[in-house]
Amino acid sequence: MTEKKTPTEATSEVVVPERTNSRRRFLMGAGAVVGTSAVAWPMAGCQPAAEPAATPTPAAAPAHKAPSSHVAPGQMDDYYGFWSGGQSGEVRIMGVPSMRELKRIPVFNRESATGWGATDFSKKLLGGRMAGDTHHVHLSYKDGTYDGRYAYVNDKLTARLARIRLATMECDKIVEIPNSQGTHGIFPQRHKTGLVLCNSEFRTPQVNDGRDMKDPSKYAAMHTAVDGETMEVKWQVMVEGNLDLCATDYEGKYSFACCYNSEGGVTLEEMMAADLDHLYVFNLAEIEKAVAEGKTITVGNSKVPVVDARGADSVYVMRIPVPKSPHGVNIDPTGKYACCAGKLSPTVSVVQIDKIADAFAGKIKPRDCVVAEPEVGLGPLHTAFDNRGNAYTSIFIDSVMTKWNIADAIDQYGGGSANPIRAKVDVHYQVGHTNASMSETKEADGKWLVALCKFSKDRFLPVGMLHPENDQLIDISGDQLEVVHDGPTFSEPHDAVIVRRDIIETIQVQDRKDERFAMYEAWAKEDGVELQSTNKVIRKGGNKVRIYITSQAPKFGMNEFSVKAGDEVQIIMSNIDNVQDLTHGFAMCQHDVSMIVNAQDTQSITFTASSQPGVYWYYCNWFCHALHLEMRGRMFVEA
Ligand code: CUK
Ligand code: CUA
Repeated sequence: MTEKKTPTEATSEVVVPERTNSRRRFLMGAGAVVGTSAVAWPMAGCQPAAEPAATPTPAAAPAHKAPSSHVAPGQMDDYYGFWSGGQSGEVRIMGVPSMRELKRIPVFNRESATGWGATDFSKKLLGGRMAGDTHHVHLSYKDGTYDGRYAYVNDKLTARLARIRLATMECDKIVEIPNSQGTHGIFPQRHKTGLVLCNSEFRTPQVNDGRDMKDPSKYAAMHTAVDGETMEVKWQVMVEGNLDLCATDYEGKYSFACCYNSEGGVTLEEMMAADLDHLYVFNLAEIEKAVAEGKTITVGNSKVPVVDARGADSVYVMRIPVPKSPHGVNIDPTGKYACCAGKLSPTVSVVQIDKIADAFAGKIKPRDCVVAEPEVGLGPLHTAFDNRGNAYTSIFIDSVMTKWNIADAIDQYGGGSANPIRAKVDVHYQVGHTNASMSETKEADGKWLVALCKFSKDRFLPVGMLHPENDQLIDISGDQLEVVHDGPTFSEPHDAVIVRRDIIETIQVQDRKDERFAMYEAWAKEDGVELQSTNKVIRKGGNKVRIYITSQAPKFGMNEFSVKAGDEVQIIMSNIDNVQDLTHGFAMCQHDVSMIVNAQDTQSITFTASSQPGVYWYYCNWFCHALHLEMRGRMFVEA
């Protein structure tokens, strides 16, 4: 028998740590450089196995009233949550505040359910790569708020940026970022659907062809601009420091990137050495001017123009010194402040954005743009906002969310007596990202906050060696922070945005406006057929066979067809049902073929027919009808 405590027993043993007192040791004077005393802390946080239940930060007592997040059966949520999917390579859609998972959108991953990674279109986008690591998902903007058209998501693993068309919630574009590894922070411009800025976190030799491998002083990183409409890479800025998280202002003037490795180190110790690193500010107008005037280079095989901004501050880039190995940078909903979380410093550095022009002009020092540096807790990572002038910073090492007031932080920094800290709440445990409802827009509404916790430890039934993570929902509508929901998640959403539901308008049957339809139409034209009415086998010469087939519940348009052993078979299937949610699939036994075809959609998939002659059943693998099981047919593979 294991000696498991009931939740009640666990709660009764709660010893609330004296957080306030322990934090005093790290208090710093305004503008002071943080010492190295905080350095040891994150290491403890990185080794959760070494800190077992001996020092738990247990849950608050369970509330017995219905939580404010309760969404009754049959009721719908007020918000769409777009969660990145981490190592799964996907994007997830959650309902907020219920925290119910509504959909998974495959992006950089192979997914059996939909055939993503196997269909012709997805293979074309993926180019043979079948793994990804999505960290940051952001939506396209107009006039400082979401326009409901696109979501963008990074792939850290292969330095790519993908776009999801929100009408269909499907990925429609993927672009690879040249001269980059570890594409991490991304952020779209907020005044219109303009550029999507992408940071390479890992510095590499430029050109990375075997030269300078052992000389990290020659490594550099890229801040890359992708056109959010065409998804073409427009330009890159080369800088010496690594670039972590990204943000844009509300006016289209600047983009921001945190640099935690100003040392240019390649080992942990080297990267942590300096007490000050940088918040980079990119001057977009000056960069675009340089690109237009051809003051650029190219790097390696890439044709993308590169502005070389390595070294000192220039008209292109300014480096604002901030303590220490900073991580997240977030812009408040008024557009006035950039908040850069210290990670190895217990502070958030607040940059007043309208001072930046003077710093670029040399009238003030870059550091003079910092107007507050409140102490928020050990290991601050990311900051979200409400519509009442408050900020909410996720504190990794302390496992808390800290609510603080921006105006009071500025007052305190200027020598005033205000205490900016408003409230703290324990979260469970080791919170990474946080975000609040509409927080990344000028329409922040201060209702809900999520804390995406990296470890759940004792919060859920154990399920083997890997525990779920824990996405906690916090009610921020009052003065205090109230944790109202635990949401276990599988590997490993990093970030999320919470979007008012009226902004998103999806289609219920395919409108055939996706880019991939041009591909199907071209094939149909070549073969002289109509996609949505043709059931026909067309031999293309050699061993290539194209098969047009329709589906309408509960039947395929073709009951059987014949191919030869080893043929390259392309199935082009059109679902001609015109009914919401009437999805069919096409699955071919023993051939690794499985794909979804939604109402009025067309999809195609190519495979090699077995070398073993015989009967192979194909069937509909998405439930569509009482006779769904009978919706099948035979492929005859002839010798
Ligand atoms: S993150 Cu990607 S490694 Cu804070 Cu957005 Cu953690
Ligand atoms: Cu068609 Cu199931």
